[in-house]
Amino acid sequence: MNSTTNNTTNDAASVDELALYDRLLDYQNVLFLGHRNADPDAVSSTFALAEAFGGTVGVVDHCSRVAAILVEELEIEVVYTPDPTDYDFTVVVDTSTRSQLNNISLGDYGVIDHHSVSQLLDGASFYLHRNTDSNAEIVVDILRCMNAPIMERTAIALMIGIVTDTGHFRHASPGSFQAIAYLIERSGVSYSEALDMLAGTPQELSMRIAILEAANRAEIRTVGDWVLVASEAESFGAPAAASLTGIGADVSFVGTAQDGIMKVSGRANRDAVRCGVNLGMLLRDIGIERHGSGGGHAGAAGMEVPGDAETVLARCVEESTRILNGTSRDQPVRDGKAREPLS
Ligand SMILES: [Mn+2]
Repeated sequence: MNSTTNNTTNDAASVDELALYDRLLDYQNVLFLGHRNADPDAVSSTFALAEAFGGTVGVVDHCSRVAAILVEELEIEVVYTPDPTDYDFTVVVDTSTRSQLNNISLGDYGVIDHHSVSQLLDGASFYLHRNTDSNAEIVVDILRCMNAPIMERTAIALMIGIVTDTGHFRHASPGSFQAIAYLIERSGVSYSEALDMLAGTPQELSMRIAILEAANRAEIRTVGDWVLVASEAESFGAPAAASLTGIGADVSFVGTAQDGIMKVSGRANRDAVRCGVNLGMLLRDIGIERHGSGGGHAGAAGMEVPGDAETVLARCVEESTRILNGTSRDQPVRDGKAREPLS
């Protein structure tokens, strides 16, 4: 709970769980807003906050496949692409860049976020920022501070948020397990109920095809014993990049062209992150350099810039090569070196 890492100069706006609770009581009609293509972490966080404080769950554009199942099964009321001016105050949740909100105008806003690089903190009236593995964990801490009762639907939603954002606990820290334990204790819901809901989410055919095509088109480069992969996909760039890392890439980038904008999803495994790759920073910097925006976590990040796939992806690979050059996957883990959350 003390691991706040501020990455902006807006430190005065940083609040803890209790101060956030106090500040939110000042407003009547609050919009809790999740990012475009909202994932279960964003949907569960906004839902739990709206239940606890009163307010509206909003999502820019639409929900991801798994989040849509959550919304349907748990009968969560969601306002799609809401207008923040219809509300007294907006709390942006699980979102690190304005482009993830389609650059909508926010008015006065607060932020609750867990991304290591979060561009929205600067400009926020107040924010609660922690480097946790999932945003849902921060929300659990808020509920815990409020001593709020936790309803069945809220518990299942937050558990699914944590499970999916940690890659089924592959990248989980003790805090993720503690949050799950607290949810089970406090709500009486069993963990298997959350798992059952996740198990009922088969991957769409179009996603599997997009991922297989990205693998088929992949450009592979080795740097020492590192494998760097770049590819393109018509859609599903993020799961494609995750799959490329899953089948052997240490670092992968998948570009998706959309209306003259190149969207790049990057993934890096733990070894690459340990040896200095921080994709959140890397894609933020290339984003700025190429007049777009980027950000995210050390091991999972995204960027949107103008340009063609070949040039943009080459730049990403070049920068990763520069970082990994001279290092080795087998390099021993140095004691005391904190790892960034991976998703
Ligand atoms: Mn998240």
